[in-house]
Amino acid sequence: MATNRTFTMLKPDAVENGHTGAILEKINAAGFRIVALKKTQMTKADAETFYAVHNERPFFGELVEFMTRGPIVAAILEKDNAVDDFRTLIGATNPADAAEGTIRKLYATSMGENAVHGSDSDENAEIEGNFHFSGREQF
Ligand code: RTP
Ligand code: MG
Repeated sequence: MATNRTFTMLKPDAVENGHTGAILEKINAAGFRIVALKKTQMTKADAETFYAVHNERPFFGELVEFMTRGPIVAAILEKDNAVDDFRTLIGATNPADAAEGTIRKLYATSMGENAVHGSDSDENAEIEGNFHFSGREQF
């Protein structure tokens, strides 16, 4: 398996609820290396661009509102099989369907406010990481 990268955001619900440290510890324990890390807040334009793929979906307005309401923690992570292994670690989109021990099972509150983002492909991981971090911020 090749070493590759994924991109994550600890979403506003997780940060507001004080779960930043616990989630970063789970990510570390699962063997991901931190390539880039910061606390930031997305503007409406940022969220509309980041989630442009969902702009026709009924939940788009709610998603943009949620993702901009407070700070997030953004990170680029590296590991063998990073994209798929990270999505396994976070669990299903809806925490009610997420496996025991996954980050969403432990920390998400609802389908919309589900604590954490994980890229869905190597290509999107690169696009999303570069959206949040310059080349000089990636090590
Ligand atoms: P993510 O992109 O955040 O890692 O989540 P995902 O792949 O598991 O889910 P995706 O289909 O890409 O949806 C992106 C985010 O939109 C919100 N959502 N709300 N209310 C709803 O029906 C609904 N469906 C999706 C969630 O915050 C989801 O993570
Ligand atoms: Mg997604």
